[in-house]
Amino acid sequence: MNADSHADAILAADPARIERALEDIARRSLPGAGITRWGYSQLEREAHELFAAHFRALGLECRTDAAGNTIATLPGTDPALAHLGTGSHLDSVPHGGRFDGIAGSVAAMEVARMLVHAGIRPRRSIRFVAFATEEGARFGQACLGSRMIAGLTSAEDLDALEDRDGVTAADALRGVGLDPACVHEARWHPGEVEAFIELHIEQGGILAASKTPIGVVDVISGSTRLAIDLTGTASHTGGTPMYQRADALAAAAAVVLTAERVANDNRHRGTRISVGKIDVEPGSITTIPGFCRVYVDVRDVDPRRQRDTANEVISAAHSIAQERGVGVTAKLLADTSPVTLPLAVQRHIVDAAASMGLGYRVMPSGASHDTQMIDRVCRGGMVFVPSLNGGVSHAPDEYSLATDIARGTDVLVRALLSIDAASESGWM
Ligand code: HGY
Ligand code: MN
Ligand code: MN
Repeated sequence: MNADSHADAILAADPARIERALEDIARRSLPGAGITRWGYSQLEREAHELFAAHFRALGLECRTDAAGNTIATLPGTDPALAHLGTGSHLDSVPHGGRFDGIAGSVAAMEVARMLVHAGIRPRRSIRFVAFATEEGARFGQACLGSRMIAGLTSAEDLDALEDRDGVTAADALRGVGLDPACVHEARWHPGEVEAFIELHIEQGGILAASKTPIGVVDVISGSTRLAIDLTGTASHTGGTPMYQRADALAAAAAVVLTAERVANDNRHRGTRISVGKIDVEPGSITTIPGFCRVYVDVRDVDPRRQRDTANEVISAAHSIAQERGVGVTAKLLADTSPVTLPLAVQRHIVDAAASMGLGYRVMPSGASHDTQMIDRVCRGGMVFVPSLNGGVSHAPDEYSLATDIARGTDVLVRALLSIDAASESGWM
């Protein structure tokens, strides 16, 4: 067996092991359809503990930083060199899937196992990371753990973020034994990590439909999230004639449909606008709603179009409110720019896929990711693996094959090792 085929033989991720790890983590969920593992919850910490135990069993040092990110390290032979990294997240949206974030975290676990069992010591240390609270579902702002690594979210910001029960992100950290006042200690400083590659399910149907096993992400969509408050007059549904109403929910419905029309306008090729949640008060079948909060999510790969579209939705909401005699205010909940991932990292992923004779497709990501946030402090890359069931995600039917995740993991480990082997100046 020559060296390459020897490397191929030992650098082969094990689908059965991946499947078991996915199942282990999936058991950490609230009851109900799909997976519910809120960020900064005990269940998320349990999943991080499973992640950490894997690396400790391999003899690697593993710690949890001040922001709740869990980081294991395989020491390199040259401690002077900046590190490499891989990983993803372990929290979920409510009633989400078993693979979003988990696939990349399990891939990181498998990369560490392969390297340790093969006795491969890279020059650069490799960090294996489970980021905390990547989903924006709880607090509106996504990627809190990785944002604190990048210095994009501070302790003050955590006081201003609240979940549906009025719990602030700061209190949620305290609830799992973290101290929000120390989150600045989680920062990675530019130059500390050379490159980070995240494996993730595509969360769309392109790879499966085109029978392409590997996606190489070039641009990660940005997101602008708004809370549009509409204030009408709560009143009796029987006693109040139609012409005397200021119905906040009817106004909200007009905002939702207008937002959808804006996104479908062909001037917005590529913008996606969604309203996944509306708070309605008082929420009684016999009272005309007096208040609605409409949560708007605007996504795009073009930063200017993303913000222009969000502003267009806000001005449409003002016009609707005026026509309907209701009050309106709009608040920015979160705003993240699209990120173009460096070609150098893409190239190593492409070369790794090609070296294995695997088909690949360079493509944008409609979803946001931790790699987008840490782009500020290190070069990032993403390996996509196919999402089946039409690409559904953030829902119980989210599904990817362990064999596809294993194949993506084989590409991941080869891309990391090829960056490691490149000369300090030559790899960019
Ligand atoms: O919402 C997203 O794009 C990601 O799943 N956090
Ligand atoms: Mn994700
Ligand atoms: Mn997600």
